[in-house]
Amino acid sequence: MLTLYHAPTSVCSQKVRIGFALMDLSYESRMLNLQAGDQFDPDYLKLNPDAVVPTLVDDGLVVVESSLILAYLDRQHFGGRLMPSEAGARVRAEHWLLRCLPIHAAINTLSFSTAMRGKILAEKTSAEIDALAARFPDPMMGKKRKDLILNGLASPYVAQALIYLRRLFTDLQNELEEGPFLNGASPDISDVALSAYVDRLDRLGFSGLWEDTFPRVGAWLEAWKAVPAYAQGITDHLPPGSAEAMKAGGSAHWPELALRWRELADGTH
Ligand SMILES: N[C@@H](CCC(=O)N[C@@H](CS)C(=O)NCC(=O)O)C(=O)O
Repeated sequence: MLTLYHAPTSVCSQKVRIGFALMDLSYESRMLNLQAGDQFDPDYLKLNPDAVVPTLVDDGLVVVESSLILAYLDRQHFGGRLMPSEAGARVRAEHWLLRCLPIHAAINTLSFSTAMRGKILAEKTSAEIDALAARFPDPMMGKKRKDLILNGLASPYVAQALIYLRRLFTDLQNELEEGPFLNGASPDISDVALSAYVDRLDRLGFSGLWEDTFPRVGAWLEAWKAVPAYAQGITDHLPPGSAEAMKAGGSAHWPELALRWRELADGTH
C-alpha cells in the first residue's frame, strides 16, 4: 500500500501528486499542515528527519525527496514508462531530477521573500519568527527562512535564486525546441518534476520572468494545463482563497523583481 505524506500547497507535494495522477496510482493520503508545524511531530521526523514533505511509504519502505519519489513510483509501479529509454534522453532526464534541488531552493526563496513573507510578518511577532527559524533540523534552512522573512527581495538568497532561475529558463528554452514537452509530445519524468516549480512562479504573478525572453517555457506551461493530471496534482488541492492570496501577495513585488531580473539580464546588477 502506498501512503503519501504531503501538504496542499507545497510544490514538492504537487509534483508528486501530478506523478500519481499521470501514472493512475492511488494512495492513502496523510495531509500535513505545515503552518501548524505538523512536519515537526516526532513520529513524522522518524520518517523524514529534515521535517519536510513529501514522504512516501510503500509497504514499510520510506522514500523521501520528491524527485526520488517520482522515480521510485515510475520504476516500481509504472514499468519505468515515465523515464526515457534512449541513453541520452535518460541522462538528460536524470540531470533534471538532480537539478530539482537548487530549483526548489530558488522557488522557496522567491515564495518566502514575497507572498509568504507578507503573510508571516502580518501574523507573527519577531520572537515567533525566531522560534519558527529555530525549529528547522538543518540550522542553515532556519537561517535562510529568517533572512527571507526579514529582508524580502533584498536578501542575498534572492540574487542567488535569480541567477539560478535564469539558467533554468535558458536551458528549458533550448531543450524545448521540439516541444511541447521536454521529450516530445507527452510529459516524461523531467516534465513532471519541473512542473510545479514553474507553476508556482506563475501563480505568484512572476510569468514575466519568461514571457519575453523564454517563450517556450510559457508554451510548456500552457501544454501542462491541458493535462488532467496537472489540475489533479495542483488546483484540486488548493484551499479556498489561497490562489487569490498568492497572486496578490506575489504580484505586489513584481515591479521590484522585474527590475532585478532586467539588471541581471543586462549585467548591471
Ligand atoms: N528537496 C526536498 C525539499 C522538500 C521541502 O523543502 N518541502 C517543503 C515544501 S515544498 C517543506 O516541507 N517545507 C517545510 C517548511 O517550510 O517548514 C524534496 O524535493 O522533497
